[in-house]
Amino acid sequence: MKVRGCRSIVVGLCLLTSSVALLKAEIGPQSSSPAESKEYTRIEAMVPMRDGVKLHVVMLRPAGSESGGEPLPFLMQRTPYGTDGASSKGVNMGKPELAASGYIFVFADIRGRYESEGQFVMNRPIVAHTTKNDVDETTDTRDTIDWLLKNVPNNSGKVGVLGISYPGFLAMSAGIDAHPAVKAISPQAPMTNVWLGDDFFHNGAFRETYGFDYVQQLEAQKTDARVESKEDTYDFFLRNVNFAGAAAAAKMQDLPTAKVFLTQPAYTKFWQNMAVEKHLTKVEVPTLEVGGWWDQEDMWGTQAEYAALEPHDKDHDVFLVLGPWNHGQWGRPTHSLGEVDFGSDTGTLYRKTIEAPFFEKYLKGREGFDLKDTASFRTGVDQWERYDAWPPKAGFHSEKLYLTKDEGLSFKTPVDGGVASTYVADPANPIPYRNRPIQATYGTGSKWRTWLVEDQRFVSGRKDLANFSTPVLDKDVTVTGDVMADLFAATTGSDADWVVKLIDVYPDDAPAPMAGYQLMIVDEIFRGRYVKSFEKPEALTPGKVTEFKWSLHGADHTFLKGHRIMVEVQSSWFPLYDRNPQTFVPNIMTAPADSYKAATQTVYGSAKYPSHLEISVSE
Ligand code: PG9
Repeated sequence: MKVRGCRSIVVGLCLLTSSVALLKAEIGPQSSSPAESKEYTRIEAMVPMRDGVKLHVVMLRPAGSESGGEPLPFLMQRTPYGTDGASSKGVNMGKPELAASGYIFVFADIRGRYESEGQFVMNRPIVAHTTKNDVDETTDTRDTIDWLLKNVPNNSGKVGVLGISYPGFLAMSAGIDAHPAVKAISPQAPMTNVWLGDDFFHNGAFRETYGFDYVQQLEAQKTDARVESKEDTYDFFLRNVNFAGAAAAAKMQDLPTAKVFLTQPAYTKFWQNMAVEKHLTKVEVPTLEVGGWWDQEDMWGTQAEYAALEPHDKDHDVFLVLGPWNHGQWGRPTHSLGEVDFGSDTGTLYRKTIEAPFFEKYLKGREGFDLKDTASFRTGVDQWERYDAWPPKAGFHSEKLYLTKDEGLSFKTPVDGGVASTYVADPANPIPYRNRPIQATYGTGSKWRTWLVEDQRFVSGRKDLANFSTPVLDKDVTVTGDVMADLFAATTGSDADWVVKLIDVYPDDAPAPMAGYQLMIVDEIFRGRYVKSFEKPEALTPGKVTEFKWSLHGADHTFLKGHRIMVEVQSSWFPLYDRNPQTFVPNIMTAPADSYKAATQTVYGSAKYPSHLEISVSE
């Protein structure tokens, strides 16, 4: 299954085929040649941490700046993905505005990865620092900064930290118990909670393909090894029944995180200790958070980090940017995602007007950063909006969009009704989450990065799901803020997954390729066994109507006049999410083949059981 992938930041080669590549590409050539290019000198060092472990850093600074001219601030990115390829060309093309201004760029291999010593720990939890050897990413960041300030000539004593995804999580760590020299951080698509909503589980549903691929990529060796699959992964995971079977087939069951997947599928202390939200209890440094509406990996992280920090933001130092992007797409010029064109280069605009001025302000004291709080790209009408907070309150009110009988969708409270829809979900024939064949996550030809914008017509005609739709809209409807699903449903089984997708249905006469297109705006899964507690799963009572409520995440989208709003409910999203056997078993990772049973799922839409979406709409 596995082939060795690229080892360094040789962007433009195989790394551009993975999302990890995007992270590396952040410091590599992505945009066209900048008008003004500065020559950067490359320096490498091994930096001692408090416990004696040495971490590898690569620095790039404007040629000649070590011995003269204005002292420069550091701009650091820590990463598990390697630093070898950091180059003068890379910073000039990857971050043209920042490179032209002049920073001492620092790229650091984290503990146990690539050229750094020590032991790698996936999403290393923040620990209490009671002895000299208590280390985590916050201490490694502080120790690195201490060393940089003392050993790198002609620095200004100020440090900014940024990164996307895993490096975004590391940038977030730089703002916790921050070194006094840290003056600005930009955690972009960081994961904050890999069990509740980021990479590995969503509301308890296991992200089987992602966990399978990523853990092998990172934990099987010190450098990245890309996982490939010759077989459609839909067939591979179905054939192997459960994650234990798939892990055994790949001989990965003893990798540290795979072991935890296999033995601790619930929200145990292990996962709770990894969550970052509880450490975000004060704003220590100005923070710019960035995320995409269609982030296929860490959709939860950006919005959760902002939500945790915002109540403590007395000095207005926390900023949020949400745009029409997948995981990290803003790091390069970008007009579109999959088939969906947003009409302008939103990535470059963001980097020029927000990211670069943010660091210029906080690291160099320059004018030009004018974001008050939130910049949000409103899809549908394709325009940037600015708000005083996210979600914005003024100009919006909450509404309920009810799932009604005969598969209708309405803003009117149901007065009667009963069953809104019913379908049979069969784990022997799970619903694919994207068009087949489904390649390995970052494998050759993979459509992983665009699956969230795939036209849902490839599944919406299936009998094993329910569609609810408004009539054609006679005016625009703008939905801005968090969308909550509140589902009253029953199953004939004793466990069930519920997936709810809010979809914009384009008119049949829309210009190609959008004619009749079904574009997911927000979506999320909930694993039924966790309805009472994420820590202690319980069987569902067959036939009992149960209320399931969960967030589908934020949106800022206008459903245009002439479109329809659709809500799709289904009970599998395979193989991104492992199959729910629909019979309660203590551990789904090892569920026996005969526990996988078809079940009839009933979605209610009555006055007593009013299934609906909670949304915030513009006035
Ligand atoms: N989404 C990746 C990741 C981050 C953290 C944990 C696991 C995976 C990443 O792109 O870095």
